[in-house]
Amino acid sequence: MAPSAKRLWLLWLLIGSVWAGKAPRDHCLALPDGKPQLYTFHVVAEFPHDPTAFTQGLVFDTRCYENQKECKEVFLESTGMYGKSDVRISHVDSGLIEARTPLDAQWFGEGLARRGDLLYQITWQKPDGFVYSVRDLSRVGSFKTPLADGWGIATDGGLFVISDGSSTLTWVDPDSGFKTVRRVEVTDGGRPVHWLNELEVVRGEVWANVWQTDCIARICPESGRVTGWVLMHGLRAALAARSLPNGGVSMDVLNGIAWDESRRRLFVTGKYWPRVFEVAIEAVN
Ligand code: DDQ
Ligand code: CA
Repeated sequence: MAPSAKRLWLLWLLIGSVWAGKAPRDHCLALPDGKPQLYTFHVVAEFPHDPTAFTQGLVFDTRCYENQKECKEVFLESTGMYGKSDVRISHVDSGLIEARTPLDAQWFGEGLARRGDLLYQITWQKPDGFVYSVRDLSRVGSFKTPLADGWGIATDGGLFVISDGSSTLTWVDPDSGFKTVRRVEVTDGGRPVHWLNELEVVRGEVWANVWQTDCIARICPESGRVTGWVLMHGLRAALAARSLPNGGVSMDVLNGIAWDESRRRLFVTGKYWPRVFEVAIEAVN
C-alpha cells in the first residue's frame, strides 16, 4: 500500500473507532441474540418480617448509633392500605421495628427510596409524595410527582426512577421540583412489560417486580430493554405452606426488592409476608 493510502486507512480506522465509542448503546448484558437471560434463585438466609405489613417499598441500609459504637443492618420500608400505611425502620436480624411514622388515612403508601439523609415515599393513585428524615422518621416535607399514580420509586443517589403500574419508567429530578427528565418504555422482545411495581437500582440496572407475578425484570435504564428475568416461582408458595403466624391476613404478592451494595446481597419480600429472604440468583439459559 502506498504511504498516503496507508495513512488515509489509519485515519479512517481512527474516525471509525471514535465514532463507535460515542455511538449510543446500552451497556446492559443480555443474551447475544437479544433475548433476556433467565435466572433461578436459592434462599441464602431468611429474616423475620411483620406479617401485617402490606409492603410497598423496601430499602436496605446500615444505621449507626451515636452513643453506642454500634451499627445495625436495617430495612427502610413503606407500607400500604388506607389507614394502615406507614414508613418504618426495622432491624434485619430480628425484625424489630425501631421507629415508624404513620401516613394520614387519605393516602395509601407505595414505594420508598433513600437519598442522603432523606426518605421519599410516593402514594397510590395520587401524585403526592412525602419526605422523611432517615434519622428519626420525622416528616420534613412533601412533593408532587408528574404521575397521577405512584407505585415504585428508587434512586442511584441522583435522579429518582418511578413507576405507575404501566410499562413506562419515568426519571425525575428531586432538585428541580420533581420534573420529568426522561421516560422510557420497558419492553421484552419489543412488547411492553406492564405493571412495573417496586423498584431497586442494582449496579446501574433498574430491577422491577411485576405486580401479580413472581417475576423480577432486570431493565436496562438506557433502552428500557428487559435483559433478564429473575424467576422467583415457588418462594411465596413455600412460605405460605409453612403456616407461620400471619396476624389475621393472608399473604399477598411478591413485592419488595432491596440491594446491599457493600456485601452484594439481594433481599426480597412480599405484601403480608412473615419473612424477608436473602436470595442468590443463578443464570439458567
Ligand atoms: N399496588 O400496590 C399494586 C400499586 C396497589 C395495590 C392495591 C391493593 C388494593 C387493596 C384494596 C384497596 C382498598 C381501597
Ligand atoms: Ca426497593
